[in-house]
Amino acid sequence: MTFLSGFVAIVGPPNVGKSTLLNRVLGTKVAIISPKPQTTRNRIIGIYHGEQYQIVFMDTPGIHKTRSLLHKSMVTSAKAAFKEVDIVVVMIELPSPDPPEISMILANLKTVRKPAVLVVNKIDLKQRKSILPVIETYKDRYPFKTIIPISALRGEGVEVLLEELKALLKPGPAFFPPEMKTDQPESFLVSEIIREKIYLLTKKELPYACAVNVELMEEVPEKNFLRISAKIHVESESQKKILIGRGGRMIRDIGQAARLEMEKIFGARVYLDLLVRVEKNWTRDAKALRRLGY
Ligand SMILES: Nc1nc2c(ncn2[C@@H]2O[C@H](COP(=O)(O)OP(=O)(O)OP(=O)(O)O)[C@@H](O)[C@H]2O)c(=O)[nH]1
Ligand SMILES: [Mg+2]
Repeated sequence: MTFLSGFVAIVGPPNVGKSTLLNRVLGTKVAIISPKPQTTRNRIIGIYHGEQYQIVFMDTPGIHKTRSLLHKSMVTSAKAAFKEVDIVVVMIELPSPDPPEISMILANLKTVRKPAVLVVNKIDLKQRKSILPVIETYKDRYPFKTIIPISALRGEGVEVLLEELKALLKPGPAFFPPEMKTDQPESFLVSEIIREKIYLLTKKELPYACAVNVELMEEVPEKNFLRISAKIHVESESQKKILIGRGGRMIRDIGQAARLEMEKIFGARVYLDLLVRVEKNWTRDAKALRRLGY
């Protein structure tokens, strides 16, 4: 049997469940998730190892109208994914199946003319009968290979999606060894977990003003102990005050939630040190963005 492989981008508007799907497919967390839009900021690779095939998924930031330079960099990296992959998975969500961003997304798809699959996510939130009209509308908008309703949260339809993607793969090598699920360093996941807890615990604009940088990650093997220290960059003194919270409560809660998750992932005790630093208007400063990994 010939080995099959290919690169698949997961693209779509913000908050539709792209990262949830990637984690569900891999059975492990490589991308962070939150109920707030614009959670994912970088492209994230996740490798699925099938029987005689390999799919390299690329989770991307949600495509949206941009405000700051940070958003511009996010959308640029999402749009670049169209060109770099073999197959495009366009994801929308059943509760709002015709988002304003979709025309921009389909326009990008039309310029690359690649095989694409439309995934309608969050079918657990609406009645079954609302799926059919959505499929009907999208049929005429792009020659999708297939349209698949799923619930990334519950796992429904995910097997079907994998089978459909497998059918679109071409003969090719295994790009990554079998034990590898992502190409990101552990320090990236650590910084993302901290960012996720900020998204979950803080309000309004604050999560969007935060960037996390892991400065130290050190194992103390004889004690099965991991020492991590990270800096959270915010844009202003007032944001710093809110992030630290009264008596340091907010930053403690963020640190605690992040630490508990890291301990589960690494199977070791974690000592996590968080520092908040003001980096004036970093979301609008090209140099600062690069320094912070965007
Ligand atoms: N009910 C339901 N919720 C879902 C499903 N998939 C994802 N969600 C929720 O939708 C929200 C957004 O999920 P994400 O995976 O972060 O979405 P995303 O598309 O990666 O978002 P961005 O990175 O911001 O573009 C989270 O609260 C998820 O729990 C689903 O199948 N059903
Ligand atoms: Mg995401």
